[in-house]
Amino acid sequence: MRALIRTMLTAMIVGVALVAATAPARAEDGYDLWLRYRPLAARDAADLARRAGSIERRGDTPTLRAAADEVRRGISGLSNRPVAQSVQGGIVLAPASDPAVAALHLPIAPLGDDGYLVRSVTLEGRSVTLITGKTDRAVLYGSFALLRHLQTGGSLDRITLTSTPRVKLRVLDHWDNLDGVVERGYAGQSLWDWWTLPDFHDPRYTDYARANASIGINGTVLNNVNAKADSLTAPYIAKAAALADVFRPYGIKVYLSARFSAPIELGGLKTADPLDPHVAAWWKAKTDEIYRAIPDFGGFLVKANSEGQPGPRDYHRSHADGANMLAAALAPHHGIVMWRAFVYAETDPEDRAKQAYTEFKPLDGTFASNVIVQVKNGAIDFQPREPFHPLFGAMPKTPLMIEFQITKEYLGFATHLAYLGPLFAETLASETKQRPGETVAEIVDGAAEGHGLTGMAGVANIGRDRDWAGSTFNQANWYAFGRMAWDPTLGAAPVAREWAAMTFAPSPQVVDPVVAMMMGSREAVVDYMTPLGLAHVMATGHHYGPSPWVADLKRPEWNPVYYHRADTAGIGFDRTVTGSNGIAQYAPALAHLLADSATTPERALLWFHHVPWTYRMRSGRTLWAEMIDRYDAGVGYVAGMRRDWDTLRPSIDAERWAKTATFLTVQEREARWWRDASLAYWMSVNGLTLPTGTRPPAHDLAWYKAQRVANAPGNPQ
Ligand code: GCV
Repeated sequence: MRALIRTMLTAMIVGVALVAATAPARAEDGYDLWLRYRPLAARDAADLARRAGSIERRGDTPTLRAAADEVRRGISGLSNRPVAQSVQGGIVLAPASDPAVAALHLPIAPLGDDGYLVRSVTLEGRSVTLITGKTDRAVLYGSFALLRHLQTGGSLDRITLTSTPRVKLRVLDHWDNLDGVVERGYAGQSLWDWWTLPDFHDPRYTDYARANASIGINGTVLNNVNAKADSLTAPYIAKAAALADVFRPYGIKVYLSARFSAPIELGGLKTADPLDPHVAAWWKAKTDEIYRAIPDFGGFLVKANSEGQPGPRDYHRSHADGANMLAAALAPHHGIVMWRAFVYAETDPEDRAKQAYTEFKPLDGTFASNVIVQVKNGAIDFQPREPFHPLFGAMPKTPLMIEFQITKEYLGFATHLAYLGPLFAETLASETKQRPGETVAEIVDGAAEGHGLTGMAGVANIGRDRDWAGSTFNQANWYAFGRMAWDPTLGAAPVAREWAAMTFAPSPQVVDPVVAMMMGSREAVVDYMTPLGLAHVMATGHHYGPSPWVADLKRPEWNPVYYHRADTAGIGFDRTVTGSNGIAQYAPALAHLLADSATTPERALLWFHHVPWTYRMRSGRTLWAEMIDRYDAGVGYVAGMRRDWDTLRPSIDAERWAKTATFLTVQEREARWWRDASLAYWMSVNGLTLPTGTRPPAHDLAWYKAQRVANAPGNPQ
């Protein structure tokens, strides 16, 4: 009997242990992002507790305190035990100027200001894990690097972690309006509660700063580039200053988008002409006022003479005249101007993809030294795929920063799963062919042209949604942007692995399938929305869903038909010498390849060439058959992600699993919508039929044309 009871008890204990081992983690809502610090497996947790029983901070600055607090929070969570601060810690946070650290003669100098070193050392006779660097900020970055290491399966045993950022300005651009609406935002209202600022400091502001510091972001532009002058008034400067106070310990500077006509709107001047001394004086006084409130203010971001925004061209002055005038006001404070090159005009019949280059290339070398020109990754507008912008490599005397869109304006908003790491990596790895082997990354990090002022900007996808970004997988895009801004050569897959391990669990059973889903997800969106180099075929205004048929908008380049140029003979935008000759804006060696459809990468075929529907692809299929194949591949990939996610259900906490599962169902339905609507339209143009066995569109073209998406988020009214 006793033996039976013992056997039953053993079975129960084993059963409980098995359930515990396989049961999903406790409910989570995504708020903690990748900084979850959930307990490691028991043995690892015990090992961590033994090696990192207490934390020692040498120095008492806000940044060191923030770093030590984070390490304590992280180690307590991971080791599942409280961790104290003590005078003799197993983990020591100390800048390299600390005498005991200096005595170790560690290789700190090559790390620069922000680079960190985390290393097992003997410090004053004790074996410790030292987190150090030249500045407190470097110690903060090292602290997050250590926590990342531990969250992704690393231990403290003989540890050496070191890294230096390759890019100086690692900035989020918030397209947040002062009324709380986020332009192209799909994660709720703006995080900034302008109404309760400057008094109330929502704890989320601190968590926002922690998250950004953890991935190396060191700047935030608080307001939309479609700027209101109000953001430069005294009350809003005070609000921005309150945010700057919260962000400062985390090494994050605040920037503002400046409305170029503010001297008229706020200053009562008759002009905003950048060469008018009264205008320059107004900006100087305004800039001085900002610096009195925010001594480490980063500077201005400016969208000028673009989509209705005012700018120097209104006064027949150049973009350099405008930028340099602001730069002069900022220079005494060491502030900078990020001047956007996203310009195109409805009055200009030139190919839209050529206009920014035409405008900016002649200005190379004329910008002040504290101006950096901000160039979108592609020449149109954050499409699911664009070839790299021809300005990269074409303005060697001017620092250029790259602008990516993290928010998914053109990639299915918050609901579609599209990991953007491959998009960032693909652009950064593109060879400009201006100089042998030169990549866009080397322009961005300054290696190619020797600029000290370097930068990468990402249009934020953050809002007041509980999970910050509208979905768990959108958090990966914020994460990837920061990590790749720190080091553009990191690669999309390693970054996805880090993120998946930290966001879900560090086991290969979770990380492998999650990363596999992520890595093909952006290509899938390209396939079901804009295969083979198509672009800008989305619906008007809100940009959600397919509308390749739209031809009646006021500005020619707002119409999808302008971009795809489909007719009975073929499809695609001819940017060769027989068309707009946009290819001539690239280096001759690249232009030479792009001149011929046979040597153009097929993924960009219809971006550069107008080809017959019967054009023979490398697969041997006709273009038409290949397009159908791509659309089907895109839809199929989403169906596959949905199935893969189903199998992950036992390993993922219920709330985050269910939201993603629902979104994948939405995505699969909408991928079909994109495919079917596009095919229905192309068939109406080319008169072709579908190959045998191809699934016909679910509805006729009239049905797709009649679909309306009401009240889509993020759309400026
Ligand atoms: C902030 C696209 C978007 C606009 C955005 C603009 C820009 O046109 O649709 O919402 O405006 O890009 O980057 O300035």
